[in-house]
Amino acid sequence: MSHVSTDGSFAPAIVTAVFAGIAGVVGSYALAGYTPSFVVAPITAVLAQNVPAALLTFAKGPLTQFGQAFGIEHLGQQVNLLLALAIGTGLFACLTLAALATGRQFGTATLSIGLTGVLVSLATVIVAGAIVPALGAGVASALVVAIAIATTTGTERREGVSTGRRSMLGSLAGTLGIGVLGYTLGSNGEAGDSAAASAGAAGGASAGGNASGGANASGGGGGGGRPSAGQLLSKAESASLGISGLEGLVSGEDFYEVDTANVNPNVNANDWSLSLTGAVGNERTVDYDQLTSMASELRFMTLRCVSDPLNGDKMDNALWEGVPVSKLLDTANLQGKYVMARSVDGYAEEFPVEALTTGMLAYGKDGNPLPRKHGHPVRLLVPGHWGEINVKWIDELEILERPAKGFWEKRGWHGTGPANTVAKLHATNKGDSEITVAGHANAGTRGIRKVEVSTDGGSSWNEARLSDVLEPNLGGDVWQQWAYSYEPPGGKHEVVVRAIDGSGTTQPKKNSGPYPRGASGWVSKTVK
Ligand SMILES: Nc1nc2c(c(=O)[nH]1)N[C@H]1C(S)=C(S)[C@@H](COP(=O)(O)O)O[C@H]1N2
Ligand SMILES: [Mo]
Repeated sequence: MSHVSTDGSFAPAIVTAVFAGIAGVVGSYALAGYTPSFVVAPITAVLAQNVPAALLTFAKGPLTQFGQAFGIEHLGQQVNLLLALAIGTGLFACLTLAALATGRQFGTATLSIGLTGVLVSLATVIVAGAIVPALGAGVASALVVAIAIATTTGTERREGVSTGRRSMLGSLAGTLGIGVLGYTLGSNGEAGDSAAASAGAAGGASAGGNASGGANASGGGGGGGRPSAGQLLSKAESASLGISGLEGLVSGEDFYEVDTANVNPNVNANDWSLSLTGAVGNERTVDYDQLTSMASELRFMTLRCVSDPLNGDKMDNALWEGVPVSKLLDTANLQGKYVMARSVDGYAEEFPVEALTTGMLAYGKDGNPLPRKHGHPVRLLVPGHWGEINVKWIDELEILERPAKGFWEKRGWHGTGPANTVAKLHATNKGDSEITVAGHANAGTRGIRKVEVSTDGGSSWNEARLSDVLEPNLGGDVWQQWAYSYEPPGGKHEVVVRAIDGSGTTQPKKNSGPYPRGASGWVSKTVK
């Protein structure tokens, strides 16, 4: 009798354990927020690296495409997160069950409560490596066990176990309470966190003495020299064709985001450094102060994900501030032709080291410190190439003698090379007498020579007007807006758009989806 609950089933203990598990996860969230010390974060990272590509290729895989068909942006990532939450809860629940069983063995409830707290805390420290959120997890789980026991009838309590039906209600109420409190705490804490991170970056940047242009978007020219970020951003604003319903030339807050990990790294600028390793004569490491005190550059650069559908939204532009990578490589005595760029989140991409000649280590975006979601404090930017090699939260450049495969290439993608030419059609504005169609075009470092529009399904072509080139320098990679106005032929007609790159090559007509080499083809739209 003493090893089985009074109503003859073990179920209530399991229910209590599951509730304690949920509470533990929430308790960890309460004190960690959505950061890597949240117990679930390392689990999502392990899943992202190990779950078979066919099942979950998070940002770009079939599951995500399936989700997008139903308007869910990141289904792959959401499934990953749910799985990780379930694993975290399951882990805590098992530990709680063990604690309950031990308490029962010795006939003392206090032991169950204490042991739950200790086991859950310990497990969290081991998984997530941070002590305070681990204590939060332990206390929350132990609290649920305590409530379950307190709400049990006297006889049951004497047996040192949480067994009755009332205890289930008790632990449910406790978990709900902890849930609401923990979620609120965790969400607020996170906001505080990223504010602190940005403040740290801003401090670091000004300490560098050279980055003031980036940190001060509103500032004027500051007398002579190069234009400030603020001046460049207003130049971009006036260069925009100003078509209603069409994104401007700088994406700002709307800049797309693609991550393999569910929880973005939260790297403090003061703790950041980048190491140059592998096949080099001189290995070296730079920290944030050293990087930001080098002469910096302000450059517009467009990024596009290889997973971007032909007329999709994963192509955006920003004004970046940073240091040319060549400053680091010039004195390194490179002895290999390839490079593996690695990030603190375990993400790594390999490509020919030559691509770094025009690359940049960026720590500013649109006149502000680089936001956490875009790689704070420092990311790599490689003009002309697909987005995936623009490694965020970068911490190592390893020079290789032989080619190797990066994260996405191990999963079948070919996304390290030059990006495809594309002309998107994102606005169709019907006026009184004419229709204006417009969009953005990009051809990487090849540049756009012209964009052509057909309003008769491709039989005849007309040249669209283009916005001014924002980055005329050699190796510039910045999109342009195109627009074309015409008198509607009356009735339904097919608008087709195609771009011709700087070398005179028209983008291929043949339509293909993003996997594995990026979408290609001419965008077309039926207009009534
Ligand atoms: N560390 C890290 N860097 C990364 C990624 C990532 O998941 N982790 N995603 C890459 C991909 S696939 C793209 S398209 C770009 C997107 O950059 P953004 O999120 O700043 O738009 O970042 C690249 N850099
Ligand atoms: Mo990407």
